[in-house]
Amino acid sequence: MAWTLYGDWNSGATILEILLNEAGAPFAFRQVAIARGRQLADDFAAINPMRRLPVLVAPDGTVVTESLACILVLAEHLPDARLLPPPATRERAVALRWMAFLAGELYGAVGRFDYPERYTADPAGAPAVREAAMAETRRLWSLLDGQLGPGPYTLGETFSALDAQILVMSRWANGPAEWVDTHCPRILDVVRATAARPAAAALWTRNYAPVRPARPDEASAVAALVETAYAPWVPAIGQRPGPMDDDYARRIARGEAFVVAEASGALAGLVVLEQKDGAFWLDNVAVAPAHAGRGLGRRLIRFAEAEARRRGHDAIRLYTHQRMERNVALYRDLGYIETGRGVAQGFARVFMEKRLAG
Ligand SMILES: N[C@@H](CCC(=O)N[C@@H](CS)C(=O)NCC(=O)O)C(=O)O
Repeated sequence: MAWTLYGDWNSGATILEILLNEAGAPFAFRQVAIARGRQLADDFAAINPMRRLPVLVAPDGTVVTESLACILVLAEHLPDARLLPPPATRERAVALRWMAFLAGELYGAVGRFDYPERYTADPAGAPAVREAAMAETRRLWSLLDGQLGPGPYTLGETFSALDAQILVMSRWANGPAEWVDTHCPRILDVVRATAARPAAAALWTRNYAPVRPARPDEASAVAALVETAYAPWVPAIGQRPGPMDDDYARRIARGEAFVVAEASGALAGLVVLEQKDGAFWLDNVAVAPAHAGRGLGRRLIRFAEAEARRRGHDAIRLYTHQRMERNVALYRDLGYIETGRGVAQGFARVFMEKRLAG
């Protein structure tokens, strides 16, 4: 029997994914989509009455909640992975101290930032709760940064579960990552060293690697990524989807192609954005098969929406093929409304739009 992990992409469960990978322990990941409030549903409350992630189920069926408990249980069950220093050592005490600090103090501030309305009886007070939570996360990261000895890991030369916790928690929006990276040099060392570990590399790429403009020398890599990402659709729609025959050198030259790359440089994802007829279009999202189904596509779509807002648009448009029903369902789920259907340039298209809040 393997481990089961209930979580969402870029949630506290990501810490446990890294640790399970470190140990080479097989596990089943069950996504509980926070964006859709799935953690609040009654069927999930039957698993964790706190209605929060992560939840770890041990091979013997024992249910563990609370991220710190999950980390400790993994460290005990998977001793060969040396996720923590040996018991009764100075290093172990240091690791436990800061792991409890992050799971208690920092996670608490994250909850107040993400859900300020839960922490005030006055609805008008929510923004102030949020602002105070942001200030508190920054104070906590600075404090921890000032306490760490020489790196690259938190405990020096040796990786520990604390590093995985720091990597993941320092990337959360209320960190925010950019603030931590510019104010907390030791935290940044830990993040860099941990992200480079094979156990974390793919998760790093999917959840956190920057979305950046594609470079001119990446045109053929972009075309190859699109080819592999869209190939499974060819039999379903009976023709090559439009993006498979786009001119990516031209897209890149026009600044319309953005990518996420692995540390090796291999492309993991692509989003093509276009301003035309006074509107902002999400032209194409492609994810490499090795990274598919783990939240990268949604992250690229969120990037497109943020980019539309940044460029002063209050809506974003797209079209997809009518037979790409899974994509239509995904866009609906993300708040896109169907605005029409029709045949254009030989493709049976569904047109969709999402209004963007200011
Ligand atoms: N004390 C808990 C906090 C868990 C927590 O807040 N998890 C977040 C995800 S990273 C969550 O489930 N948020 C959704 C919610 O609170 O509704 C732990 O350490 O595991």
